[in-house]
Amino acid sequence: ATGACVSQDTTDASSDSALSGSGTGADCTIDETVKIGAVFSLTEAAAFAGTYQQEGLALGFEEVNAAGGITYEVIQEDDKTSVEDSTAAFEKLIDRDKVSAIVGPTLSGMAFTTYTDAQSAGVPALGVSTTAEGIPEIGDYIFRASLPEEVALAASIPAAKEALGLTKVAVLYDNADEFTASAFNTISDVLTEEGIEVVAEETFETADTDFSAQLTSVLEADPDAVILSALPGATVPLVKQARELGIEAPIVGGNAFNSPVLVGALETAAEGLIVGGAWSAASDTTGNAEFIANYTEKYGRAPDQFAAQAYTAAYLLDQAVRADCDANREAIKDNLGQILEYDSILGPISIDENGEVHQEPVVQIIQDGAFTIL
Ligand code: 1QQ
Repeated sequence: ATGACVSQDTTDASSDSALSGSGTGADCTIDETVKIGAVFSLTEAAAFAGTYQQEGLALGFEEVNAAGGITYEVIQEDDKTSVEDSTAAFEKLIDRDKVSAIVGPTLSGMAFTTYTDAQSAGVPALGVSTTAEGIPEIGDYIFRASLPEEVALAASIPAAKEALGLTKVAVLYDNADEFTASAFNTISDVLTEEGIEVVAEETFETADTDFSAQLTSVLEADPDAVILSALPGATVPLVKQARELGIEAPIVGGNAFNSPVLVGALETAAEGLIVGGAWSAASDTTGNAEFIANYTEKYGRAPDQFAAQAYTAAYLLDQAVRADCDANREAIKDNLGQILEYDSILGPISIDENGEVHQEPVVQIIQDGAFTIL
């Protein structure tokens, strides 16, 4: 099924015998190159994460290829932080490139559309930064190796409460983005559980640049901390304006804050930021120090959480392929949902049959411009 025939839809990876190899595990050999699609936001607003994801995934597959037996080719697409481009990229990878699986996209706001398409086409998709509620529930071909924001916030808010003695907070959130709006639901639940009072609640939209009205209300409410659910584009001006206005309360956020790009852009305003996320450079997890060294040497910059999650995805997909030595879509789908306690740079990680990831969150605070475990 691998000839020059392109007019008939018979070469997709759901039933290509050339993608079934011999042996299993480390002995698995597949003759045909296994094509993996990757859709990340390499440009525009979410490029702060997407460029790291591209690098992390490439490094992961480079290492996996070096192990031998299977050769993976990553076909990388840029969704330009747009739902239309993300959808077009998924379509290209599914119909034209006939990939075995897709990693990405970067934002949950894109995944709700693209994963619906992947699900109907029967193509396994593995999210590495899609953290909103409801992502794995899109279908049985949809997985994530991306700590849910619910888990990140359920760790960062109690840790901040304990470290800072919070009793009353302000909540600020972007109600136009699916990820940040979803995180707001979690924030409300966690605050109720923790018995923390909400003295101000304000919304804004992804592309807003002036937050003076919302921040004036926050200043008047005099909270012990500000819980912020925003993408970096809004976070940078918002946090800077908060500090300029005289809001000194610590700011607590989720996994979007676990980014050196954000911290760099905030400069001194980043001090004291509390961040829940999936990975820390300071974690003593298996292979982490080696990953950081190899990545830094290859790309000339240190990795971040988004790079670490994408890197891990290469190993998870390889395990799913090697389980039955089969890189067809159906086999990858069946085996991704059975990853048990893989000891990754993110710590012990597993993916359940519903496609949801299980791993420990890490809470960090930014001190002297660096991430430190809280
Ligand atoms: C999501 C996210 C973003 C912060 C990833 C960059 O977690 O959209 O789900």
